[in-house]
Amino acid sequence: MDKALRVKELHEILNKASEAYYVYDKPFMEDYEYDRLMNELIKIEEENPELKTLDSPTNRIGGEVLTKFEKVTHKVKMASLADAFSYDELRDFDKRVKEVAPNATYLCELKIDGLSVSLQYEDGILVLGATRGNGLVGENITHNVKTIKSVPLRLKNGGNIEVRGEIFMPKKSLIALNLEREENEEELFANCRNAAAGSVRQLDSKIAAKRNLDTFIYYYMDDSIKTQEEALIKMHDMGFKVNPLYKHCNTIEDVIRYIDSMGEKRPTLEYDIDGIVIKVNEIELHSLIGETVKYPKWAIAYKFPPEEVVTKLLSIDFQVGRTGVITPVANFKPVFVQGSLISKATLHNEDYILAKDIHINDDVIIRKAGDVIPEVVKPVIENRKGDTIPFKMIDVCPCCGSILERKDGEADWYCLNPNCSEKLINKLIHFASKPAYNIDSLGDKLCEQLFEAGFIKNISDIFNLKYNYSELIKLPGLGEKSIDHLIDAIEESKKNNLDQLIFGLGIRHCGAKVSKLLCKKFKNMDNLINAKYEDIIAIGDIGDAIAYEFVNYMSDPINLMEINTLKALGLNMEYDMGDIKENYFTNKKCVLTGTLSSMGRSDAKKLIESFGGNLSDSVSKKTDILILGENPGSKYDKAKSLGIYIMEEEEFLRRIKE
Ligand code: 0OW
Repeated sequence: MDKALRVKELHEILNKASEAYYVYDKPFMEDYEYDRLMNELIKIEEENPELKTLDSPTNRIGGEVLTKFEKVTHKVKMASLADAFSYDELRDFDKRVKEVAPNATYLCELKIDGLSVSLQYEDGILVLGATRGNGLVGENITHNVKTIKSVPLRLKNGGNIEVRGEIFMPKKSLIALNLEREENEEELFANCRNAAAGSVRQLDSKIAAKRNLDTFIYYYMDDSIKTQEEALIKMHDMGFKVNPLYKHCNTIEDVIRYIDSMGEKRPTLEYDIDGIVIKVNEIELHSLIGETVKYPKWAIAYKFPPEEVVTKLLSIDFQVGRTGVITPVANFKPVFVQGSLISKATLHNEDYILAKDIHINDDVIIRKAGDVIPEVVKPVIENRKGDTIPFKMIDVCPCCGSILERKDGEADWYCLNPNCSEKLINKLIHFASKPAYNIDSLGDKLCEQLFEAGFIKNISDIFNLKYNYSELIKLPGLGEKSIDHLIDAIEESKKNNLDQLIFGLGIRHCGAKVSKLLCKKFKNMDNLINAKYEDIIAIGDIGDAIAYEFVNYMSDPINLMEINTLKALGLNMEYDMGDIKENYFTNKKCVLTGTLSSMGRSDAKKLIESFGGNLSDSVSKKTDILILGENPGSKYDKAKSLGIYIMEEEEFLRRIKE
């Protein structure tokens, strides 16, 4: 048969089969048959490359590898949604809508917890997939979007259109992916959303193709469409995957009843939702109701309270942190909470456990606070059958046996033994970690292995590894290539900016942000070593606890010796201010109150920091400028009482442009 004709035939069959299975969930072809036809098409394309087209089903397998992501400017801004956390907030939303559009009705959709995507088609062919980004500019992820089987590569009826929706990872796929990552000693994804975002950000589409990503499309506009419900039906008919659990509601009370029913259904869904999106159904009312700088006023997202589940607390372990702090960790029967399989959670400290009266063998309520960190809310006391064991804090270090100490007025117990191996290992892990000195390939496991084998004990030993090459090669699991790569990475890391070294040293209370502030102020290691308490405390956002710890650390001869060794080993000891542009805001401590009409808080923060200033949350006598937005809060009064300069938004924008 004519190859071109066969290719056309295979496209038809494979696209139909893919749509039936992944979009309409009504498969008609066995997997082996689909794979056989796909392999036939792959073979023809390999033998006749001119027959491979943009919309070929072989795109599903991936293969394109980018070197970077191109930026894409959206023709129409990809809006985000205002949040409502209670039913009364929904009633307020309804009142605001009805003031302008008394006949409005609502269309409710599940709020899929993934990441937004824009899909553009020309003559029915998928030509662009882009992330939302900041709403105006996103990233071109077309090569990965083509591997998502529910995304049509070609529309049955052609057309130049754009649709928008959510890319998500089904719960089952997250479990499988994390199991595989655990075996490869890779970092696990905390939830479905992170996993989806991490997958579409792969430069190699072969990786994305294996991640079982999926979509629900929810936005399409053309003049013929009068309601959001019609839009969903039309998108479904065009071959897009539309979530079927939407509902048209005439009143806000109907909406609330729908939300209650979906809240019940939520744990049984195969994908994560973090709320319900409520939109005015009548499209022509949208422009009437209008929008703010950031959100449409004709839609709102109701966010579910954190999902709580019950499981059994099996045991409590104790971890020794790099500062020696002892952290109790609960181990419980694995349980699914909002998209993640969870089997442990921190119990913070002894007081936390005693205050909640948590026993071993208790049934405990677990939830994900802030949607990511697992939290033990409380024990289910009424389920106790006399077989629970009250908690008792350990009094010696689980690693080195030293007597634990607790400072007056502090909640934490500490191991103060400077040679406690658990502490030393965690110090090394922290130093090499991404946010700190970011030494590629020196992960947790390798740090432990090198420590146990006696190659490294202190930070400076890392930079002497290259002299132990012949010994390193004998370590199990470390081939010549990986050792070469490790040593190159270590050498490369010496160029890191000074703030990464300060953060990597693991000085108590000195996180990444504080380290940056200190380096901005003191510029190099010598100045930092000689910094006085009062000079440090004068920096905005640095309190006395940090200043005390920093000065204390720099006056310890052992620490100074280590720093001098690092200096001798050639680590960069200067702070590169980067491309901070000097201007009115340089070194100014600013506070913002109210909302700016021209930008959000985070954009204002980024702008001020790009000029070497900082934007903090609280007004104090160290504040230089109070930037005044709409509906200012109490910070305005406090700033006036302290005689702090009040800057209107108009002047702020002018200064930024200067
Ligand atoms: N996550 C969702 C969802 C949805 C858009 C279009 C008009 C305003 C927002 O399921 N079902 N419908 C919309 O409607 N947005 C959604 O997600 C938004 C996109 C950006 C931030 C939210 O995740």
